[in-house]
Amino acid sequence: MVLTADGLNRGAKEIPLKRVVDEALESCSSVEKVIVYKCLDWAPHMEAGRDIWWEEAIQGQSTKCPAEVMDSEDVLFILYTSGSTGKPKGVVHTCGGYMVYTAYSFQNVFQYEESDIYWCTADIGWITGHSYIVYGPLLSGATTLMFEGVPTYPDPGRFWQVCDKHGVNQFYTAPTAIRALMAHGDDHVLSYSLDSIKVLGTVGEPINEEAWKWYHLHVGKQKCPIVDTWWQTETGGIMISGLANLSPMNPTHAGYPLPGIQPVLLDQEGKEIEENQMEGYLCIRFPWPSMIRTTYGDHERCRNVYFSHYKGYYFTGDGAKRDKDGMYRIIGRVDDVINVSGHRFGTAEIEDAINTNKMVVESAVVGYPHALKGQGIYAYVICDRLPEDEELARASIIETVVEQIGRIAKPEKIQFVTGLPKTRSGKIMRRILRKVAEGEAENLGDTSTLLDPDVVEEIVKGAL
Ligand code: 7RM
Repeated sequence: MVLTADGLNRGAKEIPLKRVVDEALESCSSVEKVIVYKCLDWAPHMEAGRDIWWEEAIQGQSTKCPAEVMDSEDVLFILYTSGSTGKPKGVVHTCGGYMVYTAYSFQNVFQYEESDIYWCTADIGWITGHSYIVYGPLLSGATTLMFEGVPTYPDPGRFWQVCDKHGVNQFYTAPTAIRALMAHGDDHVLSYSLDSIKVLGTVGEPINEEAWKWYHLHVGKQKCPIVDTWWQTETGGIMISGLANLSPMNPTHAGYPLPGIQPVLLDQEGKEIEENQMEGYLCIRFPWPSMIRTTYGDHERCRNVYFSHYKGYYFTGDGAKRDKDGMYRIIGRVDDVINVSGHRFGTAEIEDAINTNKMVVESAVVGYPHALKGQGIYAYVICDRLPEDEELARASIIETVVEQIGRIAKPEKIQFVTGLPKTRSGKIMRRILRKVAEGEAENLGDTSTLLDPDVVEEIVKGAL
């Protein structure tokens, strides 16, 4: 059975959801019934005998629904997520552990207090929406705000207008949204009071220092803690993060593990790195309640991807570093590390530097094979407008990187673009950018999870 709607609004656009479902069902004969909730004002195709309107389906039904007793290890949901290879995997979470851990982490990280209004801007279809719009807050009896829309519609003040309108106390969003709003200037945020906000959160990717500071100053008015929450679809809940008002903060550092979580950094040989200020592969030493149970239909794949790199550890795929106080900084996926003449750079590190250049709105960096250096740095850069003199703009960006990191981190190639290939949750699909940089644009693989496939065409055309 599919539960869906006839359509939905996304900014100024109307998305005909039912049409998408119909298309999917052409190749999915096991679905017997489709229940359609009416949101928009149009008449979608309704397949006789299969499709039924929600309003009709609920006629004469009881309003009581006694809870079903489940086994703690019964499947709760399957959520698909992409890894570095192959088709997306179905991550399986189960009832008991997942619910215990999302409630526990929600209450402690955000320090939710009774009658607070909490808002997470994520998509419900992303793990962040599952864990921290639905399960964690509702299991805690919290008031959780749900928002259908985009941050820039009707204008880039939308988030802040909603915060003021509903008196939001905890606000949780992604760095990509913060950077996008930052690019529209400060006026939009400055015209709202944001008095009610007590706690800010970020999730999904490393937050660069500039975005962190803007968030802290203009949204948090320098009085709200920011919790930089590191976790994954596979971990089910937040693993490394500050606890609001209780933990020290250090911009760009997620902080300390939640009580009960035991992260370690491993070296190439799989040995635990004891000292601080060293980079390593982020692994988890001990199971936790909401950990992935299997990858749907292929348990061996789960074993291989997460538990075979290092025996006895869960491997996250991320690289991380502890600062002198033991706070964790997530560097990024280990497959995003670029090695230039023996020097290792995190893509985020170079992007951070590029982003400090005044014309730059956002950037993405990948490595590509370089005859002399092993790998060269290829940067895709979005400026506030396409530069008139590209050579001049390139020189300015290179100067910024040289200033911030050093000559060795200087991007070999800089391509100006108007957008980056992103998934719906705002993650840059570096796999695609890497292929283009390697000159292998004809073999881009699966691009079905992209938000806007058109940008790929532009990027391929302008490849250097
Ligand atoms: C919640 C979510 C997981 C990957 C993860 C990291 C990156 C997530 C942070 C982060 C730096 C953070 N699930 N990531 N949070 N990197 N700081 N606070 O994003 O399965 O979609 O992605 O996202 O690389 O492995 S996810």
